[in-house]
Amino acid sequence: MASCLHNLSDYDFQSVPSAEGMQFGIVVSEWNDQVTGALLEGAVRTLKLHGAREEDIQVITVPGSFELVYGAARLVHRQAIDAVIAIGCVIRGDTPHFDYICEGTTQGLAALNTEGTVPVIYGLLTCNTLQQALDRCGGALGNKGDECAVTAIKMAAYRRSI
Ligand code: DLZ
Repeated sequence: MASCLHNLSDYDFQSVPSAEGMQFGIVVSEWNDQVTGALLEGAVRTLKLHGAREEDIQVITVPGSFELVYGAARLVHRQAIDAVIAIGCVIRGDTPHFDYICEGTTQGLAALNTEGTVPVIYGLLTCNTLQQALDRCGGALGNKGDECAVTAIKMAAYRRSI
């Protein structure tokens, strides 16, 4: 589980199905956009690396991570989407606000998966410091956007297979 033991951009390329013809939705939060922008870049780059076309990747923006649930819900119900990636970054502050946002967002995204319509991939960084976030959006520990893209392709292929 500890991501300090695992580079988020390391994966077995051959184990990833082709993303050619697949359609993806990405909802990305504006809060901490230095981080979420880099996560988005990683996700799009990796989807394309595996064959997804630029025009088959629909990106929408929401103000904060808490709104990712609404954005993801909208994408889930768009026609022809094979998988949705939710990208956000919450950084702990002085109050318990962090816990409420993380919990609400996580529960909301999990509930969408329980619905079983389209898989929703969890690209929410929940960090104690900005440095931890920077390490995970293309820094020392790779880019969680890459990991989300690989997971989205695998889940989209799985969904098509059942
Ligand atoms: C309010 C807030 C705070 C304090 N911190 C973050 C954060 O670190 N990351 C993030 O994505 N959003 C944050 N927000 C905004 C909330 O997610 C949400 O947009 C507002 O509470 C309005 O619903």
